[in-house]
Amino acid sequence: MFAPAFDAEFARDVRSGLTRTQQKTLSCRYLYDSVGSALFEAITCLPEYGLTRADARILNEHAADLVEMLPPNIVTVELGSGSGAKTRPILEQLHRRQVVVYHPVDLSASSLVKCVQDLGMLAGVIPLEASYLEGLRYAAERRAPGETLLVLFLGSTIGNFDPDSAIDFLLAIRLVLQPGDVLLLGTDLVKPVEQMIAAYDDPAGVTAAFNLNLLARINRELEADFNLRQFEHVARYTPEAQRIEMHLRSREYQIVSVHQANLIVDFVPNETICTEVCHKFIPDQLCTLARTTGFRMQTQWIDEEWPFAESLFVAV
Ligand code: AVI
Repeated sequence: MFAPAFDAEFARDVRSGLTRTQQKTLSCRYLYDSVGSALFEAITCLPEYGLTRADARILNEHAADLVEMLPPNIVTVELGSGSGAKTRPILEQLHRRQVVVYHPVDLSASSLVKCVQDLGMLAGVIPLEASYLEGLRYAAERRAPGETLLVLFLGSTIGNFDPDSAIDFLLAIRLVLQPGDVLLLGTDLVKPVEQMIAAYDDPAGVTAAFNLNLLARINRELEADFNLRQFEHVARYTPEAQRIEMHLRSREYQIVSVHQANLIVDFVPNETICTEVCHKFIPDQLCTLARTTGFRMQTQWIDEEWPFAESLFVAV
């Protein structure tokens, strides 16, 4: 049988997350193996999960306004581009006025191939299979004099960082940029609690499958024996932190072994593993975030159907 290559970093992270004395955790970056990525695609189509459609709607409706605000000679860098589908309207508007250079940065080689296929007619697509900051640095080092970087960080991925890491990440982006470079940041906004819960605990169980797949992945890749039927998906909203938390709750007392992580771990009934945090913002907080990280807020577009903001930050 095909067994994926053993990943020592994954094993280390699983071990440290599951041996914590307080809340057990697993990093949300491990939700996205090929099964998890396919399930996430399905989540974006769910009627209860309006986030991705709101993001795309704003870009479709306001790409022309956005491009009009930008200086000439833009080079676009998209962090976590996937196939770049949402970015097409921006590239189309840029194409009307300049030769377009687009660096999609993603860890998924197959998404980057699709990106080149789909957008290659519109732009010189230079795919970068790299982490966000590595990709950004690569693109920044190759910019010609007079070019301005437009960095896209869409889809509210910043919401999956804890607040201090979000600030550190934006500061790290700012360090790579020059004054006048711009960052378009997509963020999901606070909305009624029932609406937020439904988005992360849909009745069809797609998000539950996405969450449980993390245990299935650990079984597949690290020779573990999680019994998926003994865990259930939980989504809860913590108002003080303005965030949805996704957890996997143990239905009973159980002992699990993760061979490749050299780990035997037990779970008491109702104990949870926190697998993801999804912060929700209010528009003013984004102005503060811009100021704290070396940018100023130039404009903000908010979707009327599903509260979601696209904020244009300019490096100062
Ligand atoms: C990728 N990220 C912005 C999604 C979110 O909404 O925080 C991940 C997700 N998790 C469950 N559903 C969607």
